[in-house]
Amino acid sequence: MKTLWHHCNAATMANGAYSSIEDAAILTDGPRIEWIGPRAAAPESDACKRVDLQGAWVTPGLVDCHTHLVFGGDRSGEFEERLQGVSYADIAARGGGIAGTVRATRAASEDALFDAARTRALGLLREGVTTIEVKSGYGLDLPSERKMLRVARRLADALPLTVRATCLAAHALPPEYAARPDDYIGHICDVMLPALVAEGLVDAVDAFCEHIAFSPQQVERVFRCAQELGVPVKLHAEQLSSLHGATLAARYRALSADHLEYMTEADAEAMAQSGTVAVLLPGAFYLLRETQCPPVDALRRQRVPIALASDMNPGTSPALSLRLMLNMGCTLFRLTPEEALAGVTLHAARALGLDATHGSLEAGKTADFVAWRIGRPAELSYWLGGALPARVVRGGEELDFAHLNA
Ligand code: DI6
Ligand code: FE
Repeated sequence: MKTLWHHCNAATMANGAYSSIEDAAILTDGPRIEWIGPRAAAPESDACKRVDLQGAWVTPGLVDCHTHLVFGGDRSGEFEERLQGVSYADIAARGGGIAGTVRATRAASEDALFDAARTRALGLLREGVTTIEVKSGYGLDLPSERKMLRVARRLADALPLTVRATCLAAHALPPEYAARPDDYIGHICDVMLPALVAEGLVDAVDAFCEHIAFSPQQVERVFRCAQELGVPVKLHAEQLSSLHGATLAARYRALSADHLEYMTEADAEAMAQSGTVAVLLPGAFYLLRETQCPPVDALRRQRVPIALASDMNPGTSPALSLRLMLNMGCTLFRLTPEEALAGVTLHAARALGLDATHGSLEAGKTADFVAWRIGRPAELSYWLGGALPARVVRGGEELDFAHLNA
């Protein structure tokens, strides 16, 4: 069934950058875009259903390319303590922080994790996010990592949402391996990744490269293993210090390197050469009251594609809104609203290896788009949170939120 969506303007992101068409129309054929262009040039056919978008601005469906959406419990108590001056490191040293979420996640049933994650994912969908990445990394043993990744797969079955599952077993050291990080890396490479990849649960492999997590040498062992298994990699890099994880990621042709506050120009050059996307995470920057901004000018100079994501996680970024990240990317990192919008569509899709099918409005791509009742695309970055009236189309079908209740 073909549908002509008309009476709209389109921020298409076609041809690799922000771009737009005023007075546009979009012809969809089932789940694909068949044609998009100025309304006056639209192919007319009587067999078409017509939908009047009432002057809305249409963007690609938003893509949240870095989330830790599946986890047990919450850390609002630690949030209160940190406001009283207790440091993240102190909390971690007494067994809180990531370790606390690992305990809660291991203890939770798969169904309980699924219910909580579904509610969070539905919130994203309501604000126009049609594709998300979900990381494991709060299980840190084979059964618990498997449980998290299965929840990620179930989300894609339960909601009209494209989900990419990333194995982040190398997120933190589990208590069973205290003071034995190399043994844990060996366990990831010899046991966990081969099993989880064989079970079809892994679309990408991630690691946390930081002095409080894993060294570049340890990360490289994980990357080599992923490469042998034929799975693309990405990396949490340069969040708290400069270890040149971004350059290491580029050497392994990583889809993305994420955080990047402490990256250097040389890291940016390496990323440009390998086509690795820079994923900036203003939610974690904000919550940690970080003052070192990622080097946006160096990324621009080197023409590294810049994505923005929520990093939704219970510790450093309990961010339930990707649209809020648009504002924070502009306000905190000085991105332009056009860069921010490209960062949650075009470049975010590329950070997930989905650039052939998602992230822009072009003939042949998946018909995932959002029709916003706004006067200018910059409003998406301008309003601070809240709900903007929007109609969400996924795979050529308009979503009916009344039938998608939490
Ligand atoms: N970087 C982060 O900001 C989160 N993980 C990571 O590698 C923090 C996760 C947490 O505190 O639970
Ligand atoms: Fe993260």
